[in-house]
Amino acid sequence: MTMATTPTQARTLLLTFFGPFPGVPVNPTVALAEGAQRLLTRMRPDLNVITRELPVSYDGSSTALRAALQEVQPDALISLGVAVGRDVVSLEQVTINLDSAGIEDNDGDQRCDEPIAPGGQEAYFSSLPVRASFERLRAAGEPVEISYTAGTYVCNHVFYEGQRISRELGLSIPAGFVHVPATCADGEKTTEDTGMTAHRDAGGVVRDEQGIPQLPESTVVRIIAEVASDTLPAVN
Ligand code: PCA
Repeated sequence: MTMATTPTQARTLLLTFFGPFPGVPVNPTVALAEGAQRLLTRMRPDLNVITRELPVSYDGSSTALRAALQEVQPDALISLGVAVGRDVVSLEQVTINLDSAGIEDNDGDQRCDEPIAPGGQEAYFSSLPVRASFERLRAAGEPVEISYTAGTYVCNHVFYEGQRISRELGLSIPAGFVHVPATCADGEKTTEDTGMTAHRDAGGVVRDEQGIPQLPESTVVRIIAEVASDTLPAVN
């Protein structure tokens, strides 16, 4: 029997993203996850980045996330979602045990003040190095913030379930959530309609006149890759 003899053990990052949902016909996290995976391949060849789409569904996302965690057995989990109306990348600090939104999920499920896990822990803090990444990225002039609400829609649900299910599976891994603003192609900030609607429950900020703020896709890709790199620092 031959043992693997790689000098440094490759570690695996599971990076999840979402597709469209009511008010968001094109979810920027599809391209961002792919972009971050590509950038990390160059930046951190010691990391193995696996991307997975999760359905924008309370129940469906839990099932898909559990399956992905079981299959991939990652060393870290970072989930991405869009919060239309925010103007910087939000490193989410806390998730609460609550599903409650004015919009339906993609399965037509509308929830009002329902626990994600009945009898479960009321909240979890992110186990990503939120403060350290925030300080470092802010000092480098990147558009980032620490956020203390991931909303009460499917993003918060996935953030909560990442914490709960990883523990249940005995995976003691850093796990957390990053909310991104609407994005634009580099150098092409548009003032026209992005076709997106901000939902407060989905972490969105509803503005009346100014339109929807956007960040260049490459900026957001870079921030996601840096957070991933801080989460799984290189070991020699
Ligand atoms: N944003 C939603 C769900 C999917 C997504 O990308 C949210 O913030 O809850």
